[in-house]
Amino acid sequence: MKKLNSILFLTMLSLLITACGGENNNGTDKATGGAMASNAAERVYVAPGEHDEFYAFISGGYSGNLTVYGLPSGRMLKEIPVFSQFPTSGYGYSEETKPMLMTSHGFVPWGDSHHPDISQTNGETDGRWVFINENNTPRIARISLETFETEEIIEIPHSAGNHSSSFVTENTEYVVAGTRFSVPYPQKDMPIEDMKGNFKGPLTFIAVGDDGRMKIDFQLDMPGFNYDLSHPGRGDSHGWFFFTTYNTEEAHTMQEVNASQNDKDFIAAVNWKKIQEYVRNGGGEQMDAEYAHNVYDHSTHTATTTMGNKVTRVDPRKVEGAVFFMPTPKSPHGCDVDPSGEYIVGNGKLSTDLTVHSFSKMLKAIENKDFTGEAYDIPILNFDSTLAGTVKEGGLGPLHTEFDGKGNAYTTFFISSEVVKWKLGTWEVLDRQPSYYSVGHLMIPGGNSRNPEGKYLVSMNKITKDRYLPTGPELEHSAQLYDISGEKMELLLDFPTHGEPHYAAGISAEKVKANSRKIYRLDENKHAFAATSEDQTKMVREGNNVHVYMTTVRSHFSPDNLEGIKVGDKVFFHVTNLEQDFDVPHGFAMIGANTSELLIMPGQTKTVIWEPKKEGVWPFYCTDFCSALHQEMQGYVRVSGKNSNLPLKWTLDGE
Ligand code: K7E
Ligand code: CUA
Repeated sequence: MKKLNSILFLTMLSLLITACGGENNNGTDKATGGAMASNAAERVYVAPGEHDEFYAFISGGYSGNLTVYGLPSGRMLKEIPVFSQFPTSGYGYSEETKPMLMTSHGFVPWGDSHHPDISQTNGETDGRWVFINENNTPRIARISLETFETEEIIEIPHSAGNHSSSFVTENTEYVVAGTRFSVPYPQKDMPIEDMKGNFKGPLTFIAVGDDGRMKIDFQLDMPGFNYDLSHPGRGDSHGWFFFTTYNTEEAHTMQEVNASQNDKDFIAAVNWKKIQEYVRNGGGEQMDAEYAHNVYDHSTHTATTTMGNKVTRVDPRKVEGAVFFMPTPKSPHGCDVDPSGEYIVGNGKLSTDLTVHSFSKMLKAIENKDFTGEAYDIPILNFDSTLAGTVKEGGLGPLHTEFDGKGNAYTTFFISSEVVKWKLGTWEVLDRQPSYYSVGHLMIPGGNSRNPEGKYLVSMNKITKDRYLPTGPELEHSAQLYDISGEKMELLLDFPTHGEPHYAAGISAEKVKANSRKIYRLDENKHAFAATSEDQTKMVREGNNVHVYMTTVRSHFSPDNLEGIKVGDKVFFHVTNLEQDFDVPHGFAMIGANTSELLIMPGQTKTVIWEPKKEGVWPFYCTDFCSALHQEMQGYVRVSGKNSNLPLKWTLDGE
């Protein structure tokens, strides 16, 4: 058996190599020879000054951030810093935003972001927030779609590899975080080889308030499998959450072989409503935890970190009817629920077939106690009893599925490098289109909701190779836009993406753009070190700390001549941008600063610390070309010796 699996794996690997290699040589031919719709250019063309029809929020993978694209043009509109420091704006460098990156491991300036998901009301995307998970140091972030800024990051304690995340339920009651790596729960020093039966797989449910605030509600103490992906139920299955598992073998080494032994792993079906009720009635136990909760305040432009120290742990076996396992073939990756909530698709990545479970059949099987065994006392449902159907020979290496709201599903096949359209209910394959190359996730706007907007499909491809002008060994990943409004998918556009997009979330622009903030009022600036007019500017010495209250407006800083600073001082530049209209930021860069520049948004105050090491007269300047006299937007700081008695002095035009 072990040998057979290795052979299967090697065959797939060689197929992958042939697929990529083969198409690389003639990919261009293929793309122009038929796959490309004849008037594709027209259909993705957004005339100068016109807006796109959809926003696409594409995960930045190991960039740690989230990029915003317009569809159908494929134009990148913005990179939103989330889990990584971002010198472009000073995020994670300025004193105000550093707390956003605090964790129980200290300051972590990088993250690996995977799955964005848009908040929902009644099962439809509502354009309030985007959530995104961080895989490496488990966290979930919430980004406002009013300001397109990261407002909140919560760390997930006891989790490791926060991958089956950050999907939301249909009224944004919860956003979930399932551990990918099973770990000791709580963490402790123990031999790795004793993993089996001793590690756990905590699944965390984070409640989302009306204002968006996240709060860890409970954590399920699940068996030590790997929880890969998840999706919420909707419609009749609202109240349930589904998680794919792999490594149900609980292998601790050489997992590429040892975690592929079982013919079937599981989809865990979790009735979160039952557990919520149990917890509300005092169920579960308080467990020690250590996690950072970082919140950004829009009136002070400042983030604060609060450390949490308790979490409610629930043993799901103590809640009658709360958790079941549905056997699903071959190390399933994607776990997708169709718009009606009836079908749960498990994509066994070592299989050619897709397994579709039926929610109503699942309920029946539970009622009839139609079990074939137990895993750590959790009932395993009879495979044949929950099976709705199988999509046969879809391709090789299925990963993820999305839906168009018209009864069709679309699945990506990594190894055979294609997107395959099939019909829900009859399970027949309707169409297939090659992807260039090796597609991972795909996205249809509203695809994780009751009401997908099935006009376009974006495939996110892992290998770029010959699609663009060569740029050395490191290539950006590549996305492809298909028109799916007709019977056959039509490839319209290639566009490069940043980092490694895993999932993406899309929404029609109409739902978002009207709420986008345009005015940032100075009188709402509650920053402790703000100077909201030029006559409030000053310098204050507290021992070796010098606080500079500075303003910036087109086209000067106030003050622009600063004296009395000494080697060994720690200078805090608190810079307030007096502009109030959006899209008029000013920058602030100081020679020798060890962090980054600041890009100060209208109405805001931002702080950077500078520790001068050398005597002299040192310049600073605005980094953003803000006006015709931007180049004149500069000033000087005089730095004197350690023992100088020069008093602080700040002037603008001699005053
Ligand atoms: Cu890349 Cu969703 Cu993290 Cu599949 S995962 S591809
Ligand atoms: Cu302000 Cu350039």
